[in-house]
Formats: sequence, structure tokens, C-alpha cells
Amino acid sequence: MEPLRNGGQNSPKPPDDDPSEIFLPSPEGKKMEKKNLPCRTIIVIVVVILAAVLALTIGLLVWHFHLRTDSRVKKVISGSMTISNQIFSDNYENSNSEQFKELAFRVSEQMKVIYSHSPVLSRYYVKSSVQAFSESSDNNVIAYYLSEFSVPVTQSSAVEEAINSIEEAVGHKQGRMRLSLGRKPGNILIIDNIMSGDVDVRLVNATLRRYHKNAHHSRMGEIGTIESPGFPNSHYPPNVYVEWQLRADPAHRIRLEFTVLHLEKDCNNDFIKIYDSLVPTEKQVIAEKCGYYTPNEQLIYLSSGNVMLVTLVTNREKNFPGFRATYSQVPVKSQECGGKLTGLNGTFTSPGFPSRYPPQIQCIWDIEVPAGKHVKVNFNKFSLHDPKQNSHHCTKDYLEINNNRMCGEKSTNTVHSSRTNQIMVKFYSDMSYVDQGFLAEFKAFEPNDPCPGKFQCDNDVCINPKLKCDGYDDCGDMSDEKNCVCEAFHVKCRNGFCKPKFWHCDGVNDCGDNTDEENCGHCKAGEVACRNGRCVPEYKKCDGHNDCGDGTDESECPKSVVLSCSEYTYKCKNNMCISKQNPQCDGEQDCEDGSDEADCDCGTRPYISSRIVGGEESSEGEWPWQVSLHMKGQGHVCGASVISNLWLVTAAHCVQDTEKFMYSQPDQWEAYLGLHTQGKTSTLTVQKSVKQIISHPEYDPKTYDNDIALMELDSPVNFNQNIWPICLPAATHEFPAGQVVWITGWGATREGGSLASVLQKAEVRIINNTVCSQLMNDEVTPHMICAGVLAGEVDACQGDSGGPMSSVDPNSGRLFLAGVVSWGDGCGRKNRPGVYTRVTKYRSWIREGSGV
Ligand code: 4AZ
Repeated sequence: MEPLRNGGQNSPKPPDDDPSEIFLPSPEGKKMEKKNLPCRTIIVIVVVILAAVLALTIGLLVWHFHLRTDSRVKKVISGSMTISNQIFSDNYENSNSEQFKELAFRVSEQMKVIYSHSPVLSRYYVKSSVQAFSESSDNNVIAYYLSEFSVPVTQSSAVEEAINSIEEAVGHKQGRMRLSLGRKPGNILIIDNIMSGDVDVRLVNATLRRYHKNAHHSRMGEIGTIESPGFPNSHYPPNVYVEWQLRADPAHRIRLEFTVLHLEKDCNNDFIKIYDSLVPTEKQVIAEKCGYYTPNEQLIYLSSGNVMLVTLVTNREKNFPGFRATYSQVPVKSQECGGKLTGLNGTFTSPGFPSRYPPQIQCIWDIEVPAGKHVKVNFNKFSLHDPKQNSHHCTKDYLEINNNRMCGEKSTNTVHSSRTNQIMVKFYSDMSYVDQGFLAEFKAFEPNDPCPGKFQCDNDVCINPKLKCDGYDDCGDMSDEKNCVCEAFHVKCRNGFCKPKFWHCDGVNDCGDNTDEENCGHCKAGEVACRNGRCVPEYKKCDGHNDCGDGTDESECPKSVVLSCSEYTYKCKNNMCISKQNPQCDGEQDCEDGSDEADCDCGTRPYISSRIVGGEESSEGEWPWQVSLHMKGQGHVCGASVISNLWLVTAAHCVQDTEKFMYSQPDQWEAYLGLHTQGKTSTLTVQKSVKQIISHPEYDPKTYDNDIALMELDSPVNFNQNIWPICLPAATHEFPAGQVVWITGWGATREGGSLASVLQKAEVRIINNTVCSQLMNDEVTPHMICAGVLAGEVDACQGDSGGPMSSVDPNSGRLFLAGVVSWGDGCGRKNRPGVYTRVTKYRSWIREGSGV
């Protein structure tokens, strides 16, 4: 076969008879020329126009009252069929070749005949057109087509049924369908298989989109590249529909790997869709993507056969950088799966892992360990998510083990055991939507000792026996926390669990039976506990009256009331105080002067729809206020947060001189904004010198009280998708115990360990100050706020200091700077939460120092 030159078929304009116009009309309209007209002509024209308007109005009324029920919609079906009496030739890949046009014509005629057999379809049929041909495994031709119908709204489902019955007739009932066109025997096309389905309505509705079509044939050992128009020099254009037809040799799959993918966040606007076909058949969508993905999220897709279609649809607004992907062909054999596995242990994965598995796969592993032993299978990774199925009814993609079906996402330690020396594992993927799949390990064990030296959980996971009854769910099913004798630092739950005192009265039911949330206040059932200690009846909540006296009963209501100012009220710029809790930047004007909604260009991530101990790598641009502070000659030392284009907030202990280093001197520092990986700057990273450092005058190096400092950059930074300020909370902003917050940084990944190179993130929860102080030898002052995590081992550590503790406001979704990483007793130790500077205490100090 002749290889097509890369881009040889990149035709920006569709061919004259390009069928894609079925759902993508040409945008060009003809313009009328203006001429000077005499007065009489103008009068005639005006009269004619008036008459036309009258006629049109009457027509519309008639249509509205009598004919509306007959209004029609355009329905586009896409499909493929195997023509088993045509031998494939390379010319069929070129839509401009005579051979393509001739066979395309015959197929279109054939479609007409096929639809004529159905009374419903023949009535509403408009036209069909062939989009592409590919080579089947036995060297025949597969034709890909679009068919358009104009269907009365009421007949839509009848058309769908008729389409499905054609597929069945060809596929199952009649076996081969022979349809003769004309009398010449050569004109008979024998169709083996028809597969058809709806086209995404967003394509059918795509009015006036510009259409581009590209076709590539991948060759063995070659890697080709496809990218969105304009990439990487400019953002993709608005209102386009672009498709890339990718073909491989028979018995090969297409492997598509995205190296960059950066689209608008909302898939309703701009999106990429990948199909396991050369036409956009909904039944064969492999994936739909939008938003931003980092290069370390391996986005690799495999087709089931030797074709794949990639489509890009953009709308009018907000255009983003786009995508770049490589394609290549891989032999089907290289993803062979299933078979007999023997021995004492071994591993097996879904085909292609860690790439997404291909559609239409079935594998069966028959595992057998030596006689007398039993066998278990542990899934270290399990992602079989399909947007069209919930994880309880695994009818699409699934894994079956000992007749147990699993799908969706499972935690890393999912174990299945067999009571014999054999186990059967079946993996099935259907025609659409794929995921990363699974990585599994099988192991033989002695029937009387399934977890040698370890504790066996009810779900068959084996854990270190020291983790039993430690207050944390180490098994994943809580079985290590049952029937325990609680220790002094535990809350004893009625149901037998022991929970760290951390979580007492934090508003979260950690026991499961609410024991840890009882006796927290003194109010009776049906009463609201006011922050000032009073109790008021529940029905008085949000009644517009300040029944508590401190506004608590009016603080979580859609409407705010004006109160006398106190530590519980929000002060507007005009000095009026309102009851609403955290009204800042929540999208609703609560202050009369609108000051609660002023200066709200903060706390959002400009581009992102999808160190720290026990954390995970963050995505690029996920924490655009995070700064890395480098000391000249030392590299990263501390974190900081962007609060404006000129000012950063960090910890005072980061900027104290030591015997060796002058940390208080601005010229010793370099601030890296928009950094993701240490030592790897990008076009979105900005390095700034520091002009001024203002350390809190009452910072106490012994107690770490008032551990906060401001840093002024030597010049304003331009914000970009990786550099954006975080919102500063008002002095009265509440961060209640139990609330989830995020800590980020390049600090040590374990106590005494080395720094992280990629920015880490971890989710922790705010801990009540009284409880925290008890746990931390009474060293927690009201200027501090603590956070930790139930599962333990998640914490900030050395090198994270000065960095942000970011809190998502549940109403607005904006992120607020709740804390600055300050100190702790080691890192990630149980019952030793991290301690942070409580930023609300410094709101006016920050304003006085920086003007922010
Ligand atoms: C530090 O040395 C440090 N576990 C910061 C935070 C914590 C411990 C140490 C909290 O910068």
C-alpha cells in the first residue's frame, strides 16, 4: 500500500460533494450590492415588503395553530458497513480519488434502497453520504456513512426503532444482505454488517461551524502528530468542527496519546471526542474531553480496530490553547490478554495498562496456585468508570471475579480470595467509553494463615497489627477499629469505635453513631446554639430578628440583617455591620454599599472545569497563589501566597536571620510565581526580586505566636493561568472545625525527608482550637488554627512553612487564605496536627502594611 503523506489529505475545505454538510452547513452567505433607486421604485418596494410581512404573519399564525405538531427536526445517523465483495485499495482512503467517488456513490444508492424497505424511514429520508472507507481484517472494505432524515418530532422514536431493526436484519436475522443495484452483476454490494447510531446533537445543531477534515494513515514504526488549529502559537479558532481520521494497517490498533490538552472547562462549549470508528457514532465514543490535563496524567487511548476518529468542536466564546497528540499503530497481538496463570504469585493488567484499555475487549484469566494453597487477588489500581453506568449495575465495562462483578473506581487495597487453589477473572469492555483499567496481583496463601504476621481485615486486606484500634480506618472497611479498648486520647464511641479526640465536637460524625458530636453544647433538641452561649428556638432562625443577640440565628440565611457590630458580624466599608456569615465575594450583595462584593478577583483558578506528608501531586495551575521562596544559593526554603500583583504573605519564621543567613534581607530572596516543578520554569513562571519584607512586629520566635510576614515584590506581576491571588478572609470569616481545607507546598515528603520537586497538595480538616491545644501541650494561641486528617500521616512539613492553607468557600467556590503553614511536632505524627497562623486575626495588619 502507498502511504499517504502526513497532512496530504488535510483539506481545509470539504470536497464539493462533501457529505459533512449534512450537519455542518457552509457559513458563507452572499452579500447584496446597494444601488441608488428612484422614489417610485422605493414606494413599490415598501408596499411589496408590507404585503410580504402581512402574508408571513398570517402564515406563521396558521402554522402555529394548525401545523406545529408536524414540525420537523433534522436527525443524522452515522454508521459503518462491511462490504464483503469489494477488495480494499489504497485509493479508497483518498476522498478525491475516482475510485472513492464511484464506490461512495454506489453505497449511497444502496442506503437509499435499504431505507426504502422501511415505510417510516423512506418517508423521512433525505440523503446519505460516505465519509470514509477503511480496510477490514480480511482485506474487504468498510464504508462509513452519514444519513440525514427530516423527522416530525412525534416520529423520532419510530425512526430510531426502524434504524435498529435494519441493523438487526443485516446483522443477525438474514445473515448476509444482498442488494442488487441495476442489472449489472458487478453492481451488487454484499453487506455483512451494519452498525449505526445517533450523532451527538451538538454536531447536528452546529450552525455555521467551519469544518476541517484531516486524514492520516499510521505506518509501523512511525509516530505522527495531530494538533488543534493554530497550536501552539495561538488559541484554537471559534465555531469550528475539526476531525482527524486515523487509520492503521489491518490487525493493528491506533494508539493516541495526548501530550497537551487544554480546552475550556465546560464540555458543553468546547470539547474533543474520540470515536472507535471513522464517523461520529455515539455508540462508539471512546472518550469525551475538555478542560485542562497535565502531562503526567497519561491520556492514552487505543482503538478496538484499525481506525479512530478524533473530533474537536468549539463554540463562539472563550478559546483556549487546544491540544497536541501523537498517533501510532500497535499490533493487536501486543494487547493480548487472559490465559492461564500459575505459580505462587504474579501480576496481570487490563490490556494496554496504564493506557486506557481498548473498547470491545474480553479477557479471561484462569489462575491456579499449587494444590493445598488458596489464592487471593489484590487490585493495586482499579478504574473501570463509564459515564453511562453506575457502579452498582455493571452492565457495560466490568471485571468479574468468582462471579462477583465490579466496575467504577475501587480503593487501592481491594482483595478477593478464593477458598480453593483456583480463581477465575473475566474482564469485559463494551463498545463505548473506556478507562484506565486495573493492575492486579495474585498470591497463594496457606488456608489457615491468610495474613502471616499481619491482622486480617474483614475485607481480606492484611494490615500491620499495630494499626488495629488506633482510631483510623486502615482496613478500608473499619474492621480494624471494631471491639477496641479506647485510650486516654480517644473518644469512646457507643458502637465500639475509638476515635481521636481531635474530632470531638467538630461537626462531623466520625463515630458513625454521633457519639463524638454529643454534649458539645448545652442547647436542647430543636434549639439553635448561639455563639454567645445562648439557645434560641430553631423556628426563630432566619426570621429577620436578631434573637441570639449576636446574630448567630441570622448568620446562615439568604438575607442579611443589619446589627450592631461585634466579633460575629461582617463590617461593610460604610461601617455598617451585617449578620451574614462569610458574605465576602459570595456573588450576592449583602452590604448596602456593595463592599462585600468589591475586590473579588481572587481565589479562583483561571483555567482549571479536573511538601506535604501524605499528599499527592497537584495539577499545574491548581494553586496559582502558591509561591516558592528561594534564598540565593540555597534554593527553595519557604512557601508564600500571592494576595495582589505586588504582595505576598508568608511566615515570619521564614524571614528571621540566623547565624549563617540573613533571611530578613529582601535582596537575599527570589520569589517564583506560577511554578509547578522545582527547577523547571515555564512561560507561565515569573521570577521576582523582593523589595521589602514586613515581619509581624510581635512575632515570638519561642512560641511562634504572630508567625506572619508580608513581602513586597520589586515590580507588579502580570497574572496568568498559573499566577492568581487568593482571597483574604475578613476578620470575622469563620473556618469551622471539621471544614476541609487544602495545604500545598514543596516541603519534605516525610519527617526528616527531602523536598518534593512537584508541588504537592493534601486535604486536611480544621480542628477545634481547644482540642488542638490539649493535643499540643497548650501551645496553641488564639492567633493559630490547627488542621489534620483522620486517616493520619497527612501534614505540612519542613519547607512548606509560609505557604497557604486554602479553604474553599462552600457558597462561592472561591478559595480563601485560612492559614499560613507555621509549626508542628514533627510531621504526620498521630494526634499531632499541623499548626497554622490564623489569617483572620491579621486582616487589618495586612491592609495597613500592604494596602491589600
Ligand atoms: C517546618 O519545619 C514545619 N507538621 C512546618 C510544618 C510542620 C512541621 C514543621 C507541621 O517548617
